[in-house]
Amino acid sequence: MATDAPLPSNAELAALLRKIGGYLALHGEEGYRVLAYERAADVLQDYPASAATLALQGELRSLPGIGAAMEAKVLEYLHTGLIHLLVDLEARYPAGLLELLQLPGLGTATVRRLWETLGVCDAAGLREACLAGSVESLKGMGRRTQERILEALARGPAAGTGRHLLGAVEPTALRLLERLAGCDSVVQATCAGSLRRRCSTVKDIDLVAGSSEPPAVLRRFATTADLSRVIQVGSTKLVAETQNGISVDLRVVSPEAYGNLLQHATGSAAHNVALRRHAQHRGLKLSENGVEAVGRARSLPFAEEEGVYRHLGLDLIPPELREDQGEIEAAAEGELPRLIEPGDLRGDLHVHTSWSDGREGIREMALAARSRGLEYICITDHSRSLAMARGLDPARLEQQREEIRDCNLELTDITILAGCEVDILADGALDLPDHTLAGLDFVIASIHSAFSQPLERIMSRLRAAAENPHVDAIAHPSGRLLVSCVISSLTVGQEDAIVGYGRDDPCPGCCR
Ligand code: DGT
Ligand code: CA
Repeated sequence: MATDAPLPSNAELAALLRKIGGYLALHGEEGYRVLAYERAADVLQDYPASAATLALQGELRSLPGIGAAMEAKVLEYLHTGLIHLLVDLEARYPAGLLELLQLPGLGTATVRRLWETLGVCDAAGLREACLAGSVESLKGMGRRTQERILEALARGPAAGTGRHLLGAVEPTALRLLERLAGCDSVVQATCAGSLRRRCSTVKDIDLVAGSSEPPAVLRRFATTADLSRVIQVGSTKLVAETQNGISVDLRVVSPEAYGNLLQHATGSAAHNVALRRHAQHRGLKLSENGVEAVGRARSLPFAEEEGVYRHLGLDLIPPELREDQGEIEAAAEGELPRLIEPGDLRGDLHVHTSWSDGREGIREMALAARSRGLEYICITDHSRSLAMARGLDPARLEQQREEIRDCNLELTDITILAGCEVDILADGALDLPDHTLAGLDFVIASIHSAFSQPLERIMSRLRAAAENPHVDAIAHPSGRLLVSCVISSLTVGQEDAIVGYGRDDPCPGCCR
């Protein structure tokens, strides 16, 4: 790579590792190796500063999930502009196959088979093959599968939802917020939008600040190294992109109108529309600049968000409730519910560890839980049929219980329970025998495969699991995918299933 070329962004590095993982999956590589690339890509993507700089400082391995092999790939790219393994894989497999892997639920085995038997190597080719009826003629595929593939093609790639998990974006957002709060003359600053409403997924990072000198703040913020490019800087607004490819929207106003801006930018749009309607009924006009009595020229600004709600005759509505689902009526009646706070949580009964597809060991998870004030956790790793996640069979589960016993003896102030997340198999049976489940403290049952079965079949699987006397809870009953990636379809083993984001189970409003 030329010495004066800008360093690649985290998103670019992550995309390279993801590509390698995708090709390796097509190549039939062991699941855990594929997963290692996907994890490393996630870690680089989510790292809030420049991962390339960290790598050049020889510190990349300080990040979780980045070992010598991943570090070597990143350094190879930084020094030479290419990664040999990727070049070899690209020479072997058409790039369009990765595009096919991103279609909701189209697994590696199916993609590979379509390529080898029908010569299908991209979305256009797959569509043609479906329309010609070639896919349904393949053994084990059938007309319904072909129809589902066409539906998936019409919906487009699962990864193209353009949204990010809240937890993945938050560290970056908090770091940017720190930079913003550190700019001279900034008196208030916070995250707004879906991030502040704590939606499961967010499209971008919305930031707002109060300052007597908005243009100076924007100019200063534009120089922060955590931004990979600044798209637009005006007198009150900046649009940029972070190192990990997330859009940033910053708005700065005078401190007197900060409450109005924060209220507006927190949204949701539906809440804002309903709030404006509520204001109109009271003869008031609400905007992002203030509240004015209809017919009056001057609007009344509020420095605090609470002032806006109080002026409209409402209790302050917690951001998490601002989705136009009855919260305005409840606030008018003084009947807003008390929300569950982190301090209300006493334990966590769904915990994965490095025994299956988690990143940390039992002890580390227990220590982390204790440091957050939890009294107990239950270790619930996957069961054996989830080979991709290195699921546990009865013998490994027994070994794990020994380690749990040892950790319980060593650690005080936290109790570690022994459990399992047992798979509900395609025929409704559980993946572990009853006598194994009977010996556990807490059993979660969940579906990770055969999502394309008819609704009634899936319901009867769930019902059978719920009726098993050893099952204490059903996890992710809707099976929706918040954000999808190549690996999500692999992890859940949907080799022949077409599972669509929001197909049978529309996301709640926050995910749109
Ligand atoms: P996102 O970005 O899709 O995860 O969700 P939000 O809610 O962060 O949406 P975004 O970033 O497009 O806009 C930030 C806020 O700006 C939004 O929550 C409320 C306000 N806003 C955006 N569009 C409208 C609109 O059409 N009407 C009103 N009243 N407010 C809007
Ligand atoms: Ca947003």
